[in-house]
Amino acid sequence: MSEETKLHANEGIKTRSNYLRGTIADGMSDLSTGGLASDDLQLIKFHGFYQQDDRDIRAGRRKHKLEPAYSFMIRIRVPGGVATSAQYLEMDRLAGQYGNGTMKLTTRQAFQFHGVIKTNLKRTIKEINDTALDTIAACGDVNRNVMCNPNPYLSEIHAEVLELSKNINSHLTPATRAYHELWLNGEKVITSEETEEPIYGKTYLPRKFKIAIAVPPSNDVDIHANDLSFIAIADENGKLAGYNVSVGGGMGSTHGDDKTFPRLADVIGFCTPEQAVDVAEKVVLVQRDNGNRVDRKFARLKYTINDRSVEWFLAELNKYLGYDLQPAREFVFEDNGDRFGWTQDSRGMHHLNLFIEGGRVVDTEDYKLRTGLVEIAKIHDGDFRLTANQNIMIGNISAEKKPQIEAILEEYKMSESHVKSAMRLNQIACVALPTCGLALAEAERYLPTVVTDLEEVLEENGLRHDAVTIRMTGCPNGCGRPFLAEIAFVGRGPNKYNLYLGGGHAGDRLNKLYREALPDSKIRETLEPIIKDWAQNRLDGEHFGDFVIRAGYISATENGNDFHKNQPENVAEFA
Ligand code: SRM
Ligand code: SF4
Repeated sequence: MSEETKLHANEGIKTRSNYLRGTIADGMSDLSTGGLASDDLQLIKFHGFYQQDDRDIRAGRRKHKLEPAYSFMIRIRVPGGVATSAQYLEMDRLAGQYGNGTMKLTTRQAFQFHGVIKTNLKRTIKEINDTALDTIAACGDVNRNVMCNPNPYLSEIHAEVLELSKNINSHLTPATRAYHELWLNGEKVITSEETEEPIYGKTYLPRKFKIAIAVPPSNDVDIHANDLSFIAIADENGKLAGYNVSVGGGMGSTHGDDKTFPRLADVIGFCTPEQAVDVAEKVVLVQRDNGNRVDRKFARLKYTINDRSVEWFLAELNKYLGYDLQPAREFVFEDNGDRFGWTQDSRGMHHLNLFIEGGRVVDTEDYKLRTGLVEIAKIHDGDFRLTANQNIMIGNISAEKKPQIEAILEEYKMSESHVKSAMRLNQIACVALPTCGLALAEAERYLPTVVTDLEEVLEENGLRHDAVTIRMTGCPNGCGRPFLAEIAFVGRGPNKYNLYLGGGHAGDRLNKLYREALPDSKIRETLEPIIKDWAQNRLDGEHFGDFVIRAGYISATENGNDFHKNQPENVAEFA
């Protein structure tokens, strides 16, 4: 077998695609189907959208021999999660006009529309670009939306980390003209590999690549789930000294395949603010040249590093850089949640972090969240900041504007949005059913019910205000970063979840499987005695994730390789 034939099929698709063009243009003009050709389905991800079908009605359409109800999910990149009010209003309009009338605020500070049909795709992408946001590289084997902390305690650092996230974002955006040609009526120009993709080359990266910037003590961007992170380090005057660099984090795994695992990132050194973009580029290049292009299951940077070693990676990176990273500096993370409610920064500006359950912006009968946010955007001259926990912050509100915004919050019953149990405020649920083609079970539509059940237990035990991170995903790909939560449910099949316990409260320790394929009807009775025990026997301030380890319910996961080891003996009780 030649080297070429051993490569994963997607490598061939990328190579033949002429820098992400493929036959997308032809497919778009074929109105005999609502979908696109199968090779192009891999390429459209680089343009920021996925073909999906409504799984709630899939079986019915199959029975009537109808094509699946194809539509497209579009992901909009928002570097650092910061959008202007004008951009927010446009996102809302487009979600209503071309999407299903809701927006999903994602775990990577992006907007997502669901339900856009093929004939509306081009105009939707064009109109997104008219707002100075875009969709290119929102998905695909390239660097994705760069995250950063939306509301650091050291507020003057925010401008700098936001700037860095924008700079890295644009530096690592694919250079191909295909996006402009296909969606923005760009003219075809003859180009060479050097001008088409100077960083990526024609086969791009082996797999997706993710970057985040954290500002301690908050780890809200969950650096341990990212391929590369920059951890802002302040000097003794609170000014930015530079960044610790961490690499090799990731969540995705496959049920029943112990060779796959989530992995915590390793902190490998420190760089100056001026070096950060160069470091990002060179980390990407080391992965481009060494990542696994044969088996996509093992193609993320976490496996490249795990298969060789952290020391190997650092030495290689230093070679690509032409200088050495400095030794890492001290830092402490306290939590990975959001700071809800009003905060005021050192310049006197106000910020309001609102809780958005499941990240879904929607109007319901008794809660007109979507309309309320639009009314705020109409008068707000600051910004809207999406958080990595699927919430939204109304940022940079002046003292003069605050009363007007408070009046709108009152009118739309939003002022109390974050007056909830600390568990509810620390939840994340991925999209899952009905749109995600990979979901094995519900997540966004079901986690609120589980939390309501557990809130009763917390209330009875005086724990309403004790934060516990709780996350649910419809499958082990890990889009809600479940393996970093103190309690996590990962879809195993309809109404069945693997239950994981013992993640670090700051997202700094992986959890471990406690019960396999637990029926949803058993969730409360499984967790209730453990929560009671925590209430009665915890040490002062001890977090749930630490307690379950000390009390012997689960052993600690020290690194990705022991994620599958030392599970409780009765882990498979329900499997
Ligand atoms: Fe994800 C695939 C949704 C964050 C790991 N993810 C998908 C797809 C596109 C399903 C598919 O491939 O057909 C989901 C679309 C569902 C839908 O209907 O919208 C999807 N992922 C999401 C979002 C929207 C979840 C959410 O509810 O917020 C998040 C969008 C982020 C963004 O704006 O870019 C999202 N996905 C994540 C994260 C969390 C993060 O990055 O912080 C992870 C885990 C971190 C990581 O990458 O290791 C994640 N998604 C995956 C994976 C597994 C990757 C792996 O290395 O194994 C897949 C499947 C794949 O790539 O093959 C996946
Ligand atoms: Fe879909 Fe699985 Fe990601 Fe949830 S975790 S959005 S079910 S791929």
